Amino acid sequence: FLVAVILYFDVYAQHLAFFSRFSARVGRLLIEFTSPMPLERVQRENPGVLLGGRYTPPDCTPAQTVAVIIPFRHREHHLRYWLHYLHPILRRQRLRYGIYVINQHGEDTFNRAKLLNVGFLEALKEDAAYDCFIFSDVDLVPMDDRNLYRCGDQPRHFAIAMDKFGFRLPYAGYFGGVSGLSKAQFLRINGFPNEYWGWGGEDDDIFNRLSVPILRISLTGMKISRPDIRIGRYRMIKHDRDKHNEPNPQRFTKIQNTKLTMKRDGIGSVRYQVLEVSRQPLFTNITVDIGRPP
Ligand code: UD2
Ligand code: MN
Repeated sequence: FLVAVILYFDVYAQHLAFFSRFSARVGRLLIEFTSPMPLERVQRENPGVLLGGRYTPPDCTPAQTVAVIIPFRHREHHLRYWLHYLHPILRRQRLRYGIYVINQHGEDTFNRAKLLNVGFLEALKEDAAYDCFIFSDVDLVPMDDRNLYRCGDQPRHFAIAMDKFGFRLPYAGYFGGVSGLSKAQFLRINGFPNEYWGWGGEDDDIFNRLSVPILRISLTGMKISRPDIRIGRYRMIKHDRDKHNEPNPQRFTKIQNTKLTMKRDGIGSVRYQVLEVSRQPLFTNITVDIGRPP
């Protein structure tokens, strides 16, 4: 009988090891954006994802709860690929997470950073347990699942080697694409700017917020952390510049003044109106009126 019990557990252990192989991280991934990607398929492939795009790993207790925030308008086609690739990656990374698509209502000028501020506040309203915020463009997919979507003791920049920039950082102070801040880090810089309407500059303003001293006695502020250049690789879905997101001509002067503006312009001063919260099978859609440039 004892032999039978031991044998049983041995077979059981092998069984577990065998199945856990399917959900282990795999490293470099093949990413392409040519095959059609209906949402029903993505849903079928991700049965463990709960309404609103929430997921909790069944086999461990993660230390963090991660809200992924996506600034959005008229990019349904990109969102389908994003969900198709990211849900399995985030599951393999054993994250407890939720996906929040922050959809700008109307056709006024787009404002990426303000949408990200809204995402921070609205995700916390959905679940006060969120303590890590990953801000991601809808068209960026990591090529390596060892690029862990979680927060650390310093702000994190994930998208450091994009195909469109020849898999290199375009400049040392680049902070665009995908970034991650803990709740405390985000609040320490008063969140993101609300006053960048149109394309460009907002990511540099965020970089400046993180880099300037916060207290008069602090000399360095925070230091941005990045993955290994071989791991932080991304593909961006090719696209033209959207309508109503023209390059912002004020961006060059604005980023010179972050140190002066960041105290009054940020998460503490963001004004908006939520029009709809809709829990879809693979994400939570929050449609919001964020106003228009003055
Ligand atoms: C770069 C940065 C991006 C941001 C932007 C300047 C990369 C890969 N990313 O993106 O982080 O700093 O420059 O603002 O370098 N979006 C919509 N609908 C719109 C317009 C924008 O959903 O009509 C969202 C969407 O998530 C998109 C993101 O905003 O991915 C950034 O806009 P983009 O993709 O047009 O700009 P891009 O690729 O130059
Ligand atoms: Mn893009």
